[in-house]
Amino acid sequence: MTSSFVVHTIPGSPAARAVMAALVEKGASFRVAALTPGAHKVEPHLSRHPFAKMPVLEHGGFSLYETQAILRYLERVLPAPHLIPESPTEAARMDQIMGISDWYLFPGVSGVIGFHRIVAPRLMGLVPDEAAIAAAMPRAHVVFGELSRLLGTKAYLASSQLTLADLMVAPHMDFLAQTPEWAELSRDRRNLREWLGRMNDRNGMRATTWEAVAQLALTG
Ligand SMILES: N[C@@H](CCC(=O)N[C@@H](CS)C(=O)NCC(=O)O)C(=O)O
Repeated sequence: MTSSFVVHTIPGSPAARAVMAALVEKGASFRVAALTPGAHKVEPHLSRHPFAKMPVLEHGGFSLYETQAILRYLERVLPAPHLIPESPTEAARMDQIMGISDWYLFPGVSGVIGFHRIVAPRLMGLVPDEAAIAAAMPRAHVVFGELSRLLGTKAYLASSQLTLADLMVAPHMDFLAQTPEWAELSRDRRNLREWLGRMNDRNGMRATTWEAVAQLALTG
């Protein structure tokens, strides 16, 4: 059962990394079905994901896309360790932060700065669009400010324990930490820097770096 998880992705996708990190944290094995750049926009991937995105999870005969839905599905089929807090307020914070990730961190910040600094040069041979990066910085400060405020002095974003929110946000932050913009964005947000350090020390993140996933893709 646990070895029947398949993640369809181009290695490097932060959304797919969240899913794979959750699988690792839950002690489940999985296979990476690697897509080449562009293959997500044509068949057979369009039949898996009509919006031409990644990741897609397959489990048995069940196919699912949308990272939040996949993470919550994994919590149901692999309940241990729990990655959704029991406490209603902590669970609500987790939901809120997953929403921040989907609506503000990914589309306006990581999808711009991480894309232009890392993905576009590495996968497409493009030069970073400096104007787009500069335009994303005000929004990035708001997102970083909010994540820092919500984290406060806790070990993890929504709780003292790891939750799905940490797994969703960390791959984007790890991307951003590799950009020159990170210094400005994290300078006055020591708690966020320390949280990312804690996340990057966990098995979930260690096992799912771009290089590790590319290797998994090769070995199947
Ligand atoms: N709402 C989707 C977003 C997925 C998404 O945008 N994934 C990115 C990679 S992290 C992607 O597929 N990018 C390819 C493209 O937009 O062409 C989810 O949460 O799964």
